[in-house]
Amino acid sequence: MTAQIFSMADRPDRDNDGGTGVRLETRSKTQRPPLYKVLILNDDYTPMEFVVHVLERFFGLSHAQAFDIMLTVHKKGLAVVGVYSYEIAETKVALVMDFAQRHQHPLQCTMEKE
Ligand code: TYC
Repeated sequence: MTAQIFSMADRPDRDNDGGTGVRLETRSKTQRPPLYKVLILNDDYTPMEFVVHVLERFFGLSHAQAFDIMLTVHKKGLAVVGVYSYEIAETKVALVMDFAQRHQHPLQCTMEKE
């Protein structure tokens, strides 16, 4: 193995700092914020029409989509109704819980990390 001699100008820039001492990242490490599923839970008392209304009002679903999801929750116990950033999911859960309470229905809405 022979040592290679370079002048400063020709020296390979192995640390990719262009000789400045400030290292430039070559591989980008873009972080995506974690997403959260918002879930609606079944219960025996909340009227079906109320759940359909909640899904239309707070989750932007069409009447047909809202009805399908409500039936899924009724039959299976729960369903994901949307996926959002932490802040949006938290706000949706709070709005739904407040709306249900104000109408004296026991409807439960929760969130969990995807
Ligand atoms: N199980 C309720 C009933 O029979 C309807 C219902 C559906 C309640 C979905 C909550 O998230 C729910 N009236």
